[in-house]
Amino acid sequence: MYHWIPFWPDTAAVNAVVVNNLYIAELGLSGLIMVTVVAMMLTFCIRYRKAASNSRADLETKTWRFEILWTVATLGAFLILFVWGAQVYIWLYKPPPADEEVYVVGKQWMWKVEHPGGQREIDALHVPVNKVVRLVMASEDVIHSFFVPAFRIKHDVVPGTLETLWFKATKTGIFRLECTQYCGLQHATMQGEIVVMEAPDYANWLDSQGVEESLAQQGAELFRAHGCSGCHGKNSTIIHAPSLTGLYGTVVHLQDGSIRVADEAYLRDCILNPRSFTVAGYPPVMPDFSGQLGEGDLLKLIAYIKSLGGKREAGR
Ligand code: HEC
Ligand SMILES: [Cu+2]
Repeated sequence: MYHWIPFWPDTAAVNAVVVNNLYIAELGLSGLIMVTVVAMMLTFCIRYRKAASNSRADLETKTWRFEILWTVATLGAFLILFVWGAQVYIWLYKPPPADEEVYVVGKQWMWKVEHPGGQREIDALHVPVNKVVRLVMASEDVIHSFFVPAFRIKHDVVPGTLETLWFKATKTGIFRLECTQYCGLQHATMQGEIVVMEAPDYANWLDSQGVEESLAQQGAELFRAHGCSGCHGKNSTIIHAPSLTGLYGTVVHLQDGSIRVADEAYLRDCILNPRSFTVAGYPPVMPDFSGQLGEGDLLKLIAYIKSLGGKREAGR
């Protein structure tokens, strides 16, 4: 669709089309204004050059009308672009319901990818075409930035929290993945590829990885090994701890009166930073697991907690 523009990068996701349109509008409006200004400058330069005999008799002395018109018109035009841009921004940061979810860990200097089924890859990400893919991203060391030029998506991956990003690829093929945040000596080599496949090919690829345990199953093992189940398990009587069943996606009331949505970043904080807040109605005894769990383990635990569907008990 944009092939007629020279040097235009590949457009391979719905996100890219939206960004393209905004970009073309901005470029077009800026170009229009530039051409108008330069054309007027040249016209007046030639028309009223020293040797020209054009009349200079009825000189315009009160020009404020023109100035106001000119200023308001350009301001208005650019404000429209601002509102448009803000809408695109909000749209990009509010993911639609995901068909596919993938966990990404950035570290010096590679992208580690884990699929919910337990398939792992490094510096590569296989996804199905025409599906909403939601990425949950963590960093093991410094700030990295996940950038796929053909999708026009870019998001910082920040240590100490989880970031999310989404895209819907519209073309099969292989697209570049880059880190765009200078992250140390080998930063330039922190690249990978996004492999977009037809749904059946993708299903075959998942099957061919020879995986025995899903992420949630691995998480369940960690949940037992680290003693979480001792307090949070169904039959636990040792300590009064909230059940984690159906927790994901709900609104949690905290002791200090504030509320938080139980998304991935919240679950991460519960496990690594439990001293910073307490769930309302419970004793503040949740142990701090920072230093014991790496980002990979953490994502497994989160995948496990998310897999605990079902309804929460009344009263929560
Ligand atoms: C010593 C008992 C104990 C252990 C062990 C424990 N927790 Fe907790 N956990 C609690 C208590 C009590 C709360 C609620 C009070 C609070 O927020 O600190 C809680 C809160 C949570 C919450 C927030 C629940 C909500 O309703 O919002 C999550 C998630 C959680 N724990 C996960 C874990 C995981 C994962 C582990 C293992 C790595 C673990 N816990 C180990 C006692 C425990
Ligand atoms: Cu990096």
